[in-house]
Amino acid sequence: MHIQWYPGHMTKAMRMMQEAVKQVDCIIYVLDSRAVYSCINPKFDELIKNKPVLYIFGKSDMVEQDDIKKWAKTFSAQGKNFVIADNLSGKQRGIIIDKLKKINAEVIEKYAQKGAKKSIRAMVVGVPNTGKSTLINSLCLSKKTVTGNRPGVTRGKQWVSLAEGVELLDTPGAVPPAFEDQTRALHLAFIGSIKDEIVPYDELAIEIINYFRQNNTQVFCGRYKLQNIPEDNIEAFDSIAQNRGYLLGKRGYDYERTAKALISDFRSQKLGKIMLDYPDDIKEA
Ligand SMILES: Nc1nc2c(ncn2[C@@H]2O[C@H](COP(=O)(O)OP(=O)(O)OP(=O)(O)O)[C@@H](O)[C@H]2O)c(=O)[nH]1
Ligand SMILES: [Mg+2]
Repeated sequence: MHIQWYPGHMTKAMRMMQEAVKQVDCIIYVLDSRAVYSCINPKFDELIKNKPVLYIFGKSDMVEQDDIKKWAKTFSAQGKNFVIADNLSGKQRGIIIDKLKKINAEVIEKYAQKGAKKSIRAMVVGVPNTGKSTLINSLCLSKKTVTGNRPGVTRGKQWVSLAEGVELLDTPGAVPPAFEDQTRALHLAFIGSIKDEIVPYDELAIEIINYFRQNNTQVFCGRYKLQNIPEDNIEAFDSIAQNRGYLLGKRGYDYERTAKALISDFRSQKLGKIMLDYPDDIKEA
């Protein structure tokens, strides 16, 4: 399977961000804690290179805290600013606003010396479905942006103001124009950052089975009451379908339903709190 997805709206979105970045003081770069490395888009890195950046390890409630701390350690060692957050709860609101002020301290101070108060403008970027709009809503304490559990919900730019003198720009999610490293593309597909229609669900389900052959095998076997994961994918599908009762009468097993259940079980954490990328996976370009 080769994953390639770069629809026209992303080209447009990147162009819009290239313009908008000139008007902002800093960047909030939202990463999904389940696939931090895969969420790094080199196109964003080019875009943001002259601005202070605050990374958000979003959806941190979906991974084990000890796992995400490994990324925190790596980012700390690289001198990067970050907050481990779950965008939905908004518990880290205060910390995020404080960090935004910290990374912009120089410009705030410059204005203060002239007796003026500087409003901080931040552009929020990230691959699709990482929780950018959800984060903005939790920071502004109201549902000002539209959110949804599929990629491509935000299509235009939208400014939102916080009482604390912070303005946030919501942007559409974008992936790199091409994936040289297909493992990263696959991880984005696992977490729902690639449009489902792009990756055939049966192939994605097989990749999920392959993943669990190598990792967290016991949780997988526990969920589907298997002794082990059969080496043969058809046999694996049959066993899972049998266990879940996804049958088509005399016509055998319902593979479509089985594949969709595997994807949905992965995304809804019925197969555990899985972190797909580890700092050791990073390959230098
Ligand atoms: N568990 C959990 N779910 C989250 C979190 N943040 C966002 N979500 C969910 O993730 C889905 C995507 O959220 P959005 O805020 O629409 O994501 P986005 O990055 O704006 O997506 P695009 O606009 O499509 O690029 C929604 O179903 C949110 O409820 C989080 O921290 N934890
Ligand atoms: Mg959005």
